Amino acid sequence: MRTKLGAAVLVGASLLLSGCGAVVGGGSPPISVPTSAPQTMAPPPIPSAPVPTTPTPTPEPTPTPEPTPSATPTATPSASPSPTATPSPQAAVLSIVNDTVKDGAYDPATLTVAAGQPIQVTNNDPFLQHDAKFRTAGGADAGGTAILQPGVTETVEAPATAGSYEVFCTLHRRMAGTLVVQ
Ligand SMILES: [Cu+2]
Repeated sequence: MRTKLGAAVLVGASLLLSGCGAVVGGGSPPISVPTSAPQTMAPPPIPSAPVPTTPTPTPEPTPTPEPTPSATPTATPSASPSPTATPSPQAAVLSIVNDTVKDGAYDPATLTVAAGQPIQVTNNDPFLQHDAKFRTAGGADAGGTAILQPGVTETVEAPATAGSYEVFCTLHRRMAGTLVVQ
């Protein structure tokens, strides 16, 4: 009995030792080095091209037009009144016309004027020369024109004394007219 027991111990001990040895001597399992997972490198974000912003031109403020100063109206120089000739009394008009019967005639046959008024006598007879003389009813000379060629005008003054005067031509006795001075 004693032998079997001893053998059993030895076996047991060897087993124990071998077990220990197995435990000690056993290599550690290979450590799997985790390969780094291939990181999918996201491409660097392409910077989006800056959208060219069309610069909206800021509208220039419309300059407020300066109020045009109303032109000061230059005083129009009042036209200096042209010196009017000293107003002379309106001249009366006596025309001498051709007359086949009396050689000539005064038109108008009776002319009424103011005392001293100018009388514009024109010989409108294209053929003959005439004059226009004034005389009183008594035959006194009261003025008149010189002998006028056809187309000639002479201005004389009426007698200063009111009354009725005879108008006659020194060249043609049948020419007769009347001048009334008022
Ligand atoms: Cu005459």
